[in-house]
Amino acid sequence: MTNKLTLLASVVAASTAFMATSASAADSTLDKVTKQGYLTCGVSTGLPGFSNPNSKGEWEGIDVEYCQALAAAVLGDKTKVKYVPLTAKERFTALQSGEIDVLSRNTTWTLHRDTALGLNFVGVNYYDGQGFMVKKDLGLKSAKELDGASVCVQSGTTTELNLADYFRNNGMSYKPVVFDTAAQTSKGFDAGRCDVLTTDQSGLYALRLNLEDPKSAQVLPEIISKEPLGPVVRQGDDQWFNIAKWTLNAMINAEEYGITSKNADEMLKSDDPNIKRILGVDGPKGKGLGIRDDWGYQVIKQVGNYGESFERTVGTGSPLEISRGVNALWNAGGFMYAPPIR
Ligand SMILES: N[C@@H](CCC(=O)N[C@@H](CS)C(=O)NCC(=O)O)C(=O)O
Repeated sequence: MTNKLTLLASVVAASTAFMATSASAADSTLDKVTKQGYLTCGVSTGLPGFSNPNSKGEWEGIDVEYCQALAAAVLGDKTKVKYVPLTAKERFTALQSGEIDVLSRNTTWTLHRDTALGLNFVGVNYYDGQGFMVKKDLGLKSAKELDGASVCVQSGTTTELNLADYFRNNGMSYKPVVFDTAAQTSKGFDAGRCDVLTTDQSGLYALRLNLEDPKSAQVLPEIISKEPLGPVVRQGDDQWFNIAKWTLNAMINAEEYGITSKNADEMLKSDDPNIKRILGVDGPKGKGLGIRDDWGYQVIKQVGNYGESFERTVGTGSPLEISRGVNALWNAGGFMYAPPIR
């Protein structure tokens, strides 16, 4: 009986996955978005700096700005975005089923997600790594001192998996205290449900802001994983995948060539062939992507280049005050490198 049930469950799961793939191959996301006049962007339920509603209920953050850039590229209007808040557990199903057109929600690029889940990672908009936060009064200096600790962690994340690996590799035990949202996880930590909270390091800085007394918590020095975060689309729609990829590439290239939201109009008159191509004055323009010729100009004029977006949302111009670090451009000591627009 159990075997039959398991078999049935896997047949249902396999056919659902098949239906999701074949449906998306048939309908072009670009057509759908153009007809609707807006795109649907999956975000988190609230994580400062990445995707978070402000006091007016407007979504803000580096992942939100990516969706605005995609809307500017495709529709010429960065405001044409419908945001769908998703927990970590809900996010991939929402994308597979077509409920959202793009997932832009501090999501780590992994082999499993990029293949078995039927998804395509667009690129990396934030290089992160997992860390630990503890109450200062515990007097800890290193994560290696955490043997036997209770750990607040969010379900459906790479965080949960890395946590298990790290403690096992270091011969330590721990007690997981699992929550479904970032708000619940940080509240659990605040209320003393656990000794330590673990998530992507950027998330630690974000969640620390929401603690009753942010100064009572400290981030430990260890980074235990690689968490390349980026937007995700469905497999089976190469055109949409390309548009999503080149929107991010345009933002990174614009920073490299000094094009900003403020000087974009002036830059239209530049003699530099690189700048001309990024802004669609010259070069392949929108032809290969199947969108407007001025898509790059719209992205940069309306949203800005990668550096502007970073500073405003998670960087020194934001409450998180994260330095560029490895997220600096390749020619400034970081990893951010976009293929050329030509
Ligand atoms: N990058 C990791 C973790 C992503 C994640 O969901 N982190 C939590 C903790 S910071 C979060 O963003 N929560 C926001 C929410 O629940 O909506 C992953 O892709 O699995």
